[in-house]
Amino acid sequence: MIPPTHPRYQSLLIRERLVNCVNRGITSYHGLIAHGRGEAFDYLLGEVSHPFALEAEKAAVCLLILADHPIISVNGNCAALVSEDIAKLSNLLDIPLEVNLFHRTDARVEKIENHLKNSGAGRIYARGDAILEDLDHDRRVVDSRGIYRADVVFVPLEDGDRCEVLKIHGKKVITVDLNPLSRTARAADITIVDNIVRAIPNMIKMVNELKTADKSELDGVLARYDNRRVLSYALETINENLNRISRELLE
Ligand code: PTJ
Repeated sequence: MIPPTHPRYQSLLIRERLVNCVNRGITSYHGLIAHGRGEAFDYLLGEVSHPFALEAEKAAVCLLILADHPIISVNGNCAALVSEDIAKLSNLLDIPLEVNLFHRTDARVEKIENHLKNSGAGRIYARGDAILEDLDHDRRVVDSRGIYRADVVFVPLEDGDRCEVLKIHGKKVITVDLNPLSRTARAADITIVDNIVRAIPNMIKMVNELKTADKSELDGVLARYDNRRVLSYALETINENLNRISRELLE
């Protein structure tokens, strides 16, 4: 049992959730390694949602509301960390979820689908009846009703080459990635540099504020959005944090 008095209590609870989902066959072992990388960047960022993250989250919500055929892609880490919130976001925006995995097995797809259903998700696509050309790994197996035909794809915790291929196929890509240096972060149209456990609840609040907004207001948010500036702020924030801590050591 993790004592609530432990200084890293929240972080340890999240790790526990992931380990539990690995044991249930939802998350891959590789997902634990990916989480460790994310955690390290979150540590450097101070484990808060910075203004540049909130700006990207707002732009993401606007793009999802304006899209014709949006889809939310779910992998094993996303299912472990935010199944209820991602189900809520999907239901609120009326956007289906698609189970799309890097380490794909039919058994894992089914387990994630059931986990999402039990978490309250309405529409889940997991047919895997279409192929995204130009990709060599399992993420190429997609659903003809979802990623295959989508104009906007929300893919939290993505791997770089698929993001680039989605762009080649003319899709707009939104991602959540704590690593502002990753290929995904650089290739996406909107990169939310925030922990997914904070990003999705933030977006749910924003949907409630933005879903009645005029189209011109949503367009305006997107016109002002600049992903390179957001990534640059994220890197500057890491730099400033490191410089401050280093100065404090010498005081
Ligand atoms: O379930 P599968 O088989 O589809 O596999 C999922 C993983 C995540 C294992 C797979 O997509 C993968 O290997 O991803 P990468 O290439 O390691 O990229 C994951 C990115 O997510 C990394 O840049 C991490 O920094 C970032 N990340 C990890 N945990 C979080 C995160 N970003 C936001 N919130 C997190 N909690």
